[in-house]
Amino acid sequence: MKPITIFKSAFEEDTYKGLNSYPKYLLSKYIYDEKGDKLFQKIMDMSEYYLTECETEIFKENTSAIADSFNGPEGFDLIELGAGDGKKTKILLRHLASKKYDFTYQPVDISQNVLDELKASLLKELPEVEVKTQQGTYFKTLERLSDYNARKKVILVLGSNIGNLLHKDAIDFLKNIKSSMNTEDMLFMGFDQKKSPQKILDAYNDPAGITEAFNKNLLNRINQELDADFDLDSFLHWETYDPETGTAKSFLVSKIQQEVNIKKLDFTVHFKAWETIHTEISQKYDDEVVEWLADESGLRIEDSFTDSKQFYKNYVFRK
Ligand code: AVI
Repeated sequence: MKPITIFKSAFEEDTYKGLNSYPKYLLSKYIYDEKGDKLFQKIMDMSEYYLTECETEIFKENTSAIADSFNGPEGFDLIELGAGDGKKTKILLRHLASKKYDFTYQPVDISQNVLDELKASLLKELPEVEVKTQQGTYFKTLERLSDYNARKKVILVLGSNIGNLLHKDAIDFLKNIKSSMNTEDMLFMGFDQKKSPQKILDAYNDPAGITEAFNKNLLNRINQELDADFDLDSFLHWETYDPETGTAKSFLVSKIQQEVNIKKLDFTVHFKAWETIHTEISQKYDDEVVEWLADESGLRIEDSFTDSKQFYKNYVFRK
């Protein structure tokens, strides 16, 4: 192992560690640069990626019930972790604004660019909504908000984003959110459900190759930012789903024996033919698992909303 001090960023260090491990891995959070963000937007619009449609249906069919559950005696602050383009949230915002609820919308993101775009689109489409963008990591921002926030907070985490975490990290994530909550606050979170394994595999392996490009953006980023020479065509995008554990896994598989040079790390990576890089998990859930996660993190499930096919569920958690 190289001494830690030589790494100039967490990306450098994590890339080195992951590609120096056996089996090799890379962290999915690094997929999301500007190109990765755009590819993810495209994924969300694909017919195979049923998650978007299901969560949209839940919002459309239950708008009033959801809006009512959000409201507090002095109004509320709607804090969304990882808002993206806010497409689904806008359904709720439109309703909340038309019914004149007393609320602010506070999208949280690490990227000021994402926040600026979202704010500009909201100003155009829903100028009556008071938007306070919060740039920073989720937890620093939640900590900051819980310090001064007097009225009810509703924390939104949509898109089954929690599914990209191993269960133990998901519990830490929930515990962290819980520590920023007061008794009247609530957490509204989406969990993609277990379903036909083929349906899940199709969502993560579209014939147009958008998910493949999204997965390979990890290699693309290493090429661009760390001056490496990954040949993207020599890697295969491969998806697996284990119906017992509910875990979908993405891999990049080297089709040939090859060496890749990462100049900025002064590191040559050797691949045997058919050697794998594990890149992402997308966990699928059922009520028992969500109840277990809630228990482990000291939260309780108060309510839930699902779509007509029961592919997806939004749960309401309280402290
Ligand atoms: C962001 N996250 C919930 C997506 C998912 O479904 O795991 C990322 C994704 N990966 C491949 N397709 C979409």
